Amino acid sequence: MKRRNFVKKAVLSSMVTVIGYDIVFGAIMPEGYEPLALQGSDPYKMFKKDKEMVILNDKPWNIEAKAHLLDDKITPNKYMFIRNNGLIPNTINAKNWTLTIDGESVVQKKTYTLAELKSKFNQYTYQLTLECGGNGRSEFDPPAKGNQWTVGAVSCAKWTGIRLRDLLEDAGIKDNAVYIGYHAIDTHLSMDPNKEPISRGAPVAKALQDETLLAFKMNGEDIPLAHGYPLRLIAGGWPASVSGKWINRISLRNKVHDGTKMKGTAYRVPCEPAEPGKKVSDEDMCIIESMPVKSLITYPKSGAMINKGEKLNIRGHAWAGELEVGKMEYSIDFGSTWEKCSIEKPVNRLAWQHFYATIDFPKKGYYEVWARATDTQGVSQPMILPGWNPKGYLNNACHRIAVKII
Ligand SMILES: Nc1nc2c(c(=O)[nH]1)N[C@H]1C(S)=C(S)[C@@H](COP(=O)(O)O)O[C@H]1N2
Ligand SMILES: [Mo]
Repeated sequence: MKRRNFVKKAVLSSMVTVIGYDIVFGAIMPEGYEPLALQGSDPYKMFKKDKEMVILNDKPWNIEAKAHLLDDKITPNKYMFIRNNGLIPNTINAKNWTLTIDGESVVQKKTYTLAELKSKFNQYTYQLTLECGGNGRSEFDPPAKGNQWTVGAVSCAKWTGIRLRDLLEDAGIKDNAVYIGYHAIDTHLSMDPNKEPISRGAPVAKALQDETLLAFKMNGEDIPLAHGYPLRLIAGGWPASVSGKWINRISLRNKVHDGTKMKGTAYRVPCEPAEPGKKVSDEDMCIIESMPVKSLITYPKSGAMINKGEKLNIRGHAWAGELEVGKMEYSIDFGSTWEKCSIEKPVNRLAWQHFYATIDFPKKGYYEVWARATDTQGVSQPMILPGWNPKGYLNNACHRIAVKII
């Protein structure tokens, strides 16, 4: 018979941290055993998500919306996607929470309490678009490994916090600063306390933008636990992996941050178009920065039936990373001809924009409505899948819905 192995000390101690209580007989717990307290209960209740949200993975938790659920101008929590690389911390002591600014390029390493952050610095509120770099991955061919996001890994909530710039300037930024890197308290899937699930960042120029926040509120309330309570970074318009949740340390780096998921194929794409399925050498991979132009029809739901003679009012959102969307169009003939939609200005920089159109269908039958956004530099969404990349990032192909005229 195989000898029964006991759980490793480091793993046990991280389980204790996550559960928040001493595991009394923990030392004799079998290796690989998962205490009930760490197993999920009903995720919809646990995360206060709508029943129509789709669970892609429970370890770690990854949950996405459907297009028609994202109809609100400001995304409420119940329709906001969840993307985790590791385990969500389940005991947070916000009273004792601190944030440390350190790194090679900080003038003076400083640690702040959450209360200090809230009282010492001005607070700002912005609506900011967060889209996972892998949103749309499910369409890639050859298939890309990872969560098979369809269209629902995007949100635009209202975030309140302090400017990262104000904080970095308070600690002092040396001239040689290049990048910031975040560190958070979530647990690596292996439970190894020495491993971080993710530790990404952004060039200093992005960190210093007005809209780059260290946020403590989402839609006017404490940030829900799954979305980064009590403190998260928000860098709108960039892959949402830059927006670290549960942040307790930000390092000012004198080089490109080299934390977990900054290298290899993680959040990097071939700098030049690559042949599908072909291996791209490391030096030919570039870190994803601003997200590409994209849009989503949020009304009606795909499959809508309309009576002949009735007009259909469609609506949705469009966004373009660091840029604005300048033009929005729709097609009902598979992209042969395009008609203009009206499009609103964003409420603030890096917030998605709303579009509308009224469509008159010529006769009974099956149609598809395709939507296409063009950014202010004249770059449009592709009608079919854009450039292949190993991890299936940046799919900004036109969104489409089916409509039947009866
Ligand atoms: N600490 C931490 N921050 C994180 C992640 C994570 O796993 N751990 N995932 C990142 C990724 S890949 C995305 S897409 C966004 C998702 O944010 P949300 O779950 O609030 O929608 O959080 C980012 N921040
Ligand atoms: Mo992501």
